[in-house]
Amino acid sequence: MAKIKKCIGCGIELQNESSEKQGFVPKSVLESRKEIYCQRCFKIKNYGEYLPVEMTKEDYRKEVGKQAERADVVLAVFDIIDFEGSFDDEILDILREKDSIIAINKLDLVPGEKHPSEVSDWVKERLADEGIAPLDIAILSAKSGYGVNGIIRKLRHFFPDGAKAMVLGTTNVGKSSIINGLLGDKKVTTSKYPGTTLKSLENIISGTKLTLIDTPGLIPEGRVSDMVCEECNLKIVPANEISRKTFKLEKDRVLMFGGLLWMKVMNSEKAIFSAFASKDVSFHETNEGRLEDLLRDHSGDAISPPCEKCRDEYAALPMKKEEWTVESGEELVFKGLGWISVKRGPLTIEVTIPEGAEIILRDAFIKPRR
Ligand SMILES: Nc1nc2c(ncn2[C@@H]2O[C@H](COP(=O)(O)OP(=O)(O)OP(=O)(O)O)[C@@H](O)[C@H]2O)c(=O)[nH]1
Ligand SMILES: [Mg+2]
Repeated sequence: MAKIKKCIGCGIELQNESSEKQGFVPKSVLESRKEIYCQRCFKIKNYGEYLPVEMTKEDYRKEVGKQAERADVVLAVFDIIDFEGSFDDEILDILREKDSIIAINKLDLVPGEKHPSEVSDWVKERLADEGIAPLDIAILSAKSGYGVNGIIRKLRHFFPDGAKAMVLGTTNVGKSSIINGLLGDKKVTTSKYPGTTLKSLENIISGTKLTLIDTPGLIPEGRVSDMVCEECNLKIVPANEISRKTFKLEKDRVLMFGGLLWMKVMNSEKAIFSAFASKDVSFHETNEGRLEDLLRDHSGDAISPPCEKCRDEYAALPMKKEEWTVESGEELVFKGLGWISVKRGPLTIEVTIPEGAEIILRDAFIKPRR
């Protein structure tokens, strides 16, 4: 039997039987060419079209587990803007066991001046908290190209005789974009939608003995961005520099991150803090008494995300209330959404958020403006 061909964009096995199923290509293409894109990749690459897939979260996990066994080193990619949202238990487990280089991507989205070495120190400490000691950390932007070649240097330094490097991470952190940067070619399919890469995919960096294995992104627990529709997901995951707004709120005032979560100030001394999220997430200040009316009348338009389409579904999610006290120099992170950074604390708040969403307290990544 002839060897099964794989799509060079997303790794899926190619077939010519059903155009409704993933991996489809016309028979003539399948038989004549060596390097082939499936119909889905063709549409993503040429028309930016989103096409749902049949793969499940578990299929992705299986594929990642298989590749982790073969790889000599893991190139783990994290999104600097949603660092905690890029954490997944399986990824952390793999990193505790295998040699790794950590790539912190999307540096271009960080507001203001932040020196890469500062980011690197902060990441090192956060990973040490998780029991992870990587070989090295690279700070980069696949978008601007900054720091991409540094990864090749690091891989060559630690593996002078060559290596199979598996690129690992949650969906949308930019794994495939980094691979394209390393290959110097836009060969692999990337898109703004999560779940672009379907199976593993190998490429050799020319002029080296380094093989890169692209893998599908894992979907971690607890991200707010996974609880809304596809369009709102795109709004929550920042594509451009994020927005930052500073607040000094009276007791009982409420700050809303769109209609996704809200926090009531509990302390009588006014604390000062900044809120960070994608520019498409609107911040609103209100009174507790007005909150319900606002959500009922404006969620989906003035207060969004969620949008009109997914607001009812979001409103039906079971919610939880959690009280948090955040000291000066600390941040409270809402996984898959954004964070607040306290300049003058302590700030005590009662946060209302879907039960499945995770909240994390950390040392400040971005100190509020003076
Ligand atoms: N601003 C910015 N966007 C980036 C950067 N790297 C990737 N992106 C964008 O992030 C989105 C996801 O990129 P991909 O490379 O497809 O991400 P992936 O990790 O391979 O995603 P999956 O295959 O779905 O797991 C795309 O819209 C990219 O353009 C970066 O450095 N900066
Ligand atoms: Mg990908």
